[in-house]
Amino acid sequence: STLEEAKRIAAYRAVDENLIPVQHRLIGVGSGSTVIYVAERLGQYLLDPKFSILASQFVCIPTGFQSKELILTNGLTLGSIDQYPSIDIVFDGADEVDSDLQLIKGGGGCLFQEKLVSTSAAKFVVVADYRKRSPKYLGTNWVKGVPIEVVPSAYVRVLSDLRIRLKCKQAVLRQGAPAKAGPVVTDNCNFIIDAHFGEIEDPAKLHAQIKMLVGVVETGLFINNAARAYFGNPDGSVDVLG
Ligand code: DER
Repeated sequence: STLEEAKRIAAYRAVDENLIPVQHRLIGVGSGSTVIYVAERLGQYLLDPKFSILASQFVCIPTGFQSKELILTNGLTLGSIDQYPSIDIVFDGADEVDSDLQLIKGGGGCLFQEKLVSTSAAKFVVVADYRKRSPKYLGTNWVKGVPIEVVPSAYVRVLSDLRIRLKCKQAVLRQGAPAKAGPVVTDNCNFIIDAHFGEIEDPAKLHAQIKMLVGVVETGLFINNAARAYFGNPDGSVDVLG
């Protein structure tokens, strides 16, 4: 489909332009459907005689269960973030990207390990399709709210604090239905709350306010973290931000 093709060209371009020239070794692999093509491209370098020596040096760090599977099914070497606390580069998707390269992430429920890895990398490159670029503020195109990872025992308290203290319009515990009755449980055994704030004019301030709430593990607002973003377009072109 045009959408899948847009994801693929953005991912391939991001890997080709940011990985090979500088011979990075420790590579974070994000979560979601676009980063599938990043892992696919990395796997192609393994099979290419020109690059197989270099690519055999790659150690790929996952951002969750799905990410780990991507690394293994593409024949890449798996490492862990505790073995490699500082990595060279990470490729990950996003749910929305504003013009300052601030992000909403967490649509896939993997935001904690994604942020742990993205803030441990010297360079964070976003790969996305054209739907993810916001014209102005975060919260414009992505209307499913800011994903927040919370400790299960605190989810009622966090819902209340979001509504009362942060004047959140609507905050809901993310449900697993129809795949699973009851709430989504993350790879870290936590819950996700999606909090709707409408257009977010100051994402750094909102992130800090949410992060302070008791029971919050991490927010899906990635502030001053991404260095570059690649957006695949329906016509096969790729826009680059940053
Ligand atoms: O949860 C995330 O932040 C993931 O990166 C994900 O939302 C990316 O979305 P995609 O499936 O459109 O790549």
